[in-house]
Amino acid sequence: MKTGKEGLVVKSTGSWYRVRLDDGERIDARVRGKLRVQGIQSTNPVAVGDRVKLNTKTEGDWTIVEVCDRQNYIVRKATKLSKQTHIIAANIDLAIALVTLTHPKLKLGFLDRVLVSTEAYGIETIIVFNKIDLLNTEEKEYLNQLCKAYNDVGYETRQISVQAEQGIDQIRQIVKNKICAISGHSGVGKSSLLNVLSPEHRAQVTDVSTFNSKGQHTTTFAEMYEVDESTFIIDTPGIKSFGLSTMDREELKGFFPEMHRLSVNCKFHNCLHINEPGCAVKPAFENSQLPWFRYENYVHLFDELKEQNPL
Ligand SMILES: Nc1nc2c(ncn2[C@@H]2O[C@H](COP(=O)(O)OP(=O)(O)OP(=O)(O)O)[C@@H](O)[C@H]2O)c(=O)[nH]1
Ligand SMILES: [Mg+2]
Ligand SMILES: [Zn+2]
Repeated sequence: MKTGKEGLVVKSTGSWYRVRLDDGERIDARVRGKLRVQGIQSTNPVAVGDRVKLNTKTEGDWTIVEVCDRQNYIVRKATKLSKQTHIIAANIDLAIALVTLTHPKLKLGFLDRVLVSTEAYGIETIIVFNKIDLLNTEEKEYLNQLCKAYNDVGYETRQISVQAEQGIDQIRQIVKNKICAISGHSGVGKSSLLNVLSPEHRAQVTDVSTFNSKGQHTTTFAEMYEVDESTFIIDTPGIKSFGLSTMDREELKGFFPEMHRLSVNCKFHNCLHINEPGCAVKPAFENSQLPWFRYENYVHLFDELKEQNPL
């Protein structure tokens, strides 16, 4: 007897997958034989965030038989030199770039790198500044200016403190009914934020540490935590390195939304906004209509890609 069901992959170990069925039940499943997946070369056929179809022949023994088409997915290279990719997560509705002005000190180059990556994947992104309880008046003023700069570019920003429980309800509203991915440097408060948002994360903290001591818990697989039955947050290890490795430098400008908007006025349609005559983008930064640091980060990434992928 065969029973077919559908669900959401909430955990992946590489050999088995935990799936949340649409009725809320959680089951463990494997992949056997041929699996129908949209054509991409990856080392793992299934990732958290995937919607899958399952069958069971014997009671409790579930097999994933199909991965539904992905709305988007984030990948990293399987190894440094390999062409094969590893899918970290799929079907992300919103990325949260979690950063701090201090402790650890903000690196705008890193933030812009994350934003370029999520743009490249077509994932809407919000910038959340945590630990505002640590800021003095001057730093608060600077942060307001920075938020304004990113708003002008086209990103929503929020200022929160997990510790002082400031702005958390806003975040709850923003993530509601979505699959979200959270990314940020070590120490910015990802785990702390997950803890206040997700009862499941709170419950699993001890689990994870026992896993760690046995050396079985691997950070290469993203973990998805339930906030409520229609809201999930994915902790994405290694998000800092993805995306840019396979990008052509000519594409980069398209992932700076403010450049993309103004580029229709450039003399040449393929203008890279570096030194071309009749460029409408570079002057907007030079005239301070747009934040200069964004342009600097563009040029920096452009040069990096030039070295990586020479024409
Ligand atoms: N002052 C202050 N400290 C915070 C806040 N949020 C988190 N912290 C502290 O910052 C430290 C790091 O927080 P974590 O949640 O572990 O950071 P993380 O991003 O998960 O770090 P990794 O797991 O290493 O990537 C902890 O000591 C937290 O208690 C905040 O809003 N204000
Ligand atoms: Mg953490
Ligand atoms: Zn231009």
